[in-house]
Amino acid sequence: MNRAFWKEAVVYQIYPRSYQDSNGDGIGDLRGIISRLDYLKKLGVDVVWLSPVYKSPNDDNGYDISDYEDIMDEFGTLQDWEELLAGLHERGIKLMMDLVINHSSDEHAWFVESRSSKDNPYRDYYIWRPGGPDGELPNNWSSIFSGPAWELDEATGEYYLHLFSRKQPDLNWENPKLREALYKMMTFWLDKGVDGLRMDVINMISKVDGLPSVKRDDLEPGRLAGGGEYYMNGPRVHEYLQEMNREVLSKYEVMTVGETPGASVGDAILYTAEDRKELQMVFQFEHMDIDAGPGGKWEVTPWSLKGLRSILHKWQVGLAEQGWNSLYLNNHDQPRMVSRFGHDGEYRVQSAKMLATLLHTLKGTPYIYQGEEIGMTNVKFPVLEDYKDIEILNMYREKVTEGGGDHDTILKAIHAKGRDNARTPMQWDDSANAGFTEGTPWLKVNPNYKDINVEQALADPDSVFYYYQKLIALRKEHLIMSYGKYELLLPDHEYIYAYTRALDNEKWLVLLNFSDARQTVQLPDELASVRETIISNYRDEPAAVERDTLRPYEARVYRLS
Ligand code: TEU
Ligand code: CA
Repeated sequence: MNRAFWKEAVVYQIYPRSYQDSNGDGIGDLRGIISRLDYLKKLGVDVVWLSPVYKSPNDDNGYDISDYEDIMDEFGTLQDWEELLAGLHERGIKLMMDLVINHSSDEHAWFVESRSSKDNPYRDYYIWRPGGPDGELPNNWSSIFSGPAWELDEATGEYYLHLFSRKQPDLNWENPKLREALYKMMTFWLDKGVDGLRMDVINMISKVDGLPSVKRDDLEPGRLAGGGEYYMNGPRVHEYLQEMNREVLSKYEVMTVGETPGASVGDAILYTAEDRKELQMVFQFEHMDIDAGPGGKWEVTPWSLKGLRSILHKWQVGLAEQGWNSLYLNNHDQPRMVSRFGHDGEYRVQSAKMLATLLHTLKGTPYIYQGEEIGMTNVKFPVLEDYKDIEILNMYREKVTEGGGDHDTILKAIHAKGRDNARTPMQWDDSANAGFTEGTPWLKVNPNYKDINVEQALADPDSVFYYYQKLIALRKEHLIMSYGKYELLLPDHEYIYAYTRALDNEKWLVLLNFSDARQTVQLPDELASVRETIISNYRDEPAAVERDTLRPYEARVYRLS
């Protein structure tokens, strides 16, 4: 057992734009976060991951950075940020910053220079290619935010690559000068006392030489295709991360997590095995793709516990000896977990607690997304105009406005999968705009804030909040939660996820009912003796004889020995 802070920590993600507004402009800001630090302390989290707060024209809410060493005007100043860091540290909480270095904003000084002429010293900070003789694009890759991944720049007549929006040009990691500039910037923040880095799409920084077009028999000429196989987990990504580790990370005590869509267990081992000196853990996406169809995330497809469990199980087993798991069911890019994997009606509270039990009793580091700790749900805005996310708006334009698709079908898909589900303002109380702002919120508040809010949760001893508080506190008392060996039980049960954790002479049993009906479990005899209940999400303990029946969304954790 190789103990480390980051294996025992619980992380809480803040999406600053939606957390707390302090000055009535409808946009969350740093002073707003500062005013909520005691709330975070009460919850008990160890680390706050702050989504990007750097200068940005906000084409993608801060994931398009125009100055890496300054703070976005709407969020405050560098001085506010220093105060936030000090306030967190005073409370024993560490700060993890978001590092977006696959791309910058097109308004970053480097790109302004880069686009100005072909022989500008910054030209090679980005990825430029000429078009074909008949005005064809340099290749057939599509952007993750719809349309081609290439934009023609009039000044030099060449195209630049943007895997995300056209205001997010990809940086050219092949250029050692660019890498050096990024390492310098990372050092700037680490010297200020930043404790952790979450690295945005870090597995996309190395593209296959020659940027080949996707070749598929069914692809007519001129049609776009994903291209992920040419830029995810690319040829030099491990070399770059090892260099970054040598040049920067190894010089500090810093917690790291890489966001890696499309990474397999094998890839994750390469990123996170301790002797490779790259990252500590990654966010894998297989369980997030579980309800996508062959046509992608907007083709909403039913998921089953069997499918979800087999993915999570594979990752538990795959990273048991080498590497480390991150544990998450939602974040600022995903729908709310209680709406997606639980029940956001009658069993909202029970299912939020059941899912929390899963996240905190699997082996790995749990990440809580703001509002998850009070069981916030998805939102169903009735009209497209209520949505603000560039991914949603570009997709709608491509599929409906230009593609002639059906409005109702797409709106339904947005209700199920849209990123704005996670981005509606934090629900603090039942006053106007949920206590988020005294102005007009940049994105509408979820209308259920009168029932679901922090004030209500803090007043109710049975709330989701206190359940999270207890899970986090338990982790501080029981090393088995961080380090215990995971073993799956009942591998074929349709509705129950059951497993044990074991460390030294101690063994825990976790039983989770993923359905809205009673379910019966038959456990092996040697697991029938229960020493004590560690935590459960129904108030009354079932009588001993009833132990093999789980109520809707019931979660129980027992100590067996
Ligand atoms: O996301 C990367 C990513 O590929 C997806 O999660 C994507 O956002 C989308 O949801 C796929 O449907 C990261 C950030 O987390 C996201 O907020 C940014 O928009 C994106 O990178 C670009 O920086
Ligand atoms: Ca504000």
